[in-house]
Amino acid sequence: MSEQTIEIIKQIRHQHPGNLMARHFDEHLYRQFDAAKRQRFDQMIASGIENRDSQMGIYAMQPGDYDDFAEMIDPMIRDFHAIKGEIRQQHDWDTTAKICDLGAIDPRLKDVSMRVRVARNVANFPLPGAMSRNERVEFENQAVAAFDQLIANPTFGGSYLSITPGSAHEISAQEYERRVAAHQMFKDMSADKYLNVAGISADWPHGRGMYVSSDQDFLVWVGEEDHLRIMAMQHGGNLNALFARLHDGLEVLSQLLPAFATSPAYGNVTSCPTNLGAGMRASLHLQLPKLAADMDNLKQQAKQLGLAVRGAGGEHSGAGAGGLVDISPSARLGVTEMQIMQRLYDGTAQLWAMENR
Ligand code: DAR
Repeated sequence: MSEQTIEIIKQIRHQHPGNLMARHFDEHLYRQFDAAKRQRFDQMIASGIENRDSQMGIYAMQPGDYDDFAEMIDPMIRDFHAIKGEIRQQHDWDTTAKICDLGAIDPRLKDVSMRVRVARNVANFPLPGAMSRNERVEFENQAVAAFDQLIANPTFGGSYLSITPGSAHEISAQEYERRVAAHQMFKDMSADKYLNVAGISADWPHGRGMYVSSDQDFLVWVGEEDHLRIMAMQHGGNLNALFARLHDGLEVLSQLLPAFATSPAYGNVTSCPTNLGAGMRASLHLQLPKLAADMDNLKQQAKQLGLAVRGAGGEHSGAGAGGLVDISPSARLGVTEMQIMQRLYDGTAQLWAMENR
């Protein structure tokens, strides 16, 4: 990185205070890096420099990046996740301890669209931002070998749909579009300027695909922002059953794949620091026509409740018809899976009460 780039980061710090990479970039620490470490770090923050409006502005490129650059990255992670004390990610999947039935909040909430996903990266490949096309396809092939065994499982049997040109599992462009419209398959990542500069969307669509169970409620994205996005999607109100479905599938799949990348402090290693820890995003779609009439105000109010709000069309989308919005707990690091489930339940109850006041 040139002296000019260091000056640019200082400019970003003043012009875009929300860019946490720029806010916490420590040039004295950076100057202590050797050439190889500087090259690694330059790659990690390229998106945050190019995209000055970034929220985080940094992506991990190797499984060990968070531990290797902890001194520089820790303040950025603490700032985003609002953590002051020791960071020691814990895990709790005991879905029987506390019943979270949305229908108990209001009978009108007994049939909503619910989704919970975890991000995972395997330790024996670079993360998506630093993969070559061959590595993307090789990883996909390793994932397919695991799916071939999952297909035989009576509760998770299904099929793998690849968008890699020439793959034995390649689907048509029409089928891909149908799956995207059904909110199952991820969109063309090359439309995301942050992922483009970070290299995470490179070689699209090579090495990308999706496993979907026969009952369509257990899905695995291959080659999106992380190596794997493992998710359960259900219509209903029983959060316990949704989380149990995900956990059971994650347990089966983790026996079939190479070891996942983890950090002693930060838990599951993810491309973006916003997903560290549980690596979990739990969300549901709510019709909030009154509150969603002013999305900025709704986002502010939800933030007070520890919730993030976005349109039902995904990150960067607006409210849908009838004020349909996607709500999810913001915290992912330093909270367990069951705490996230509880926060989703409690946050839904609070927003629903505000909507129906
Ligand atoms: N746009 C990037 C990432 C923000 C969080 N969203 C993710 N990881 N999909 C930024 O640094 O602003």
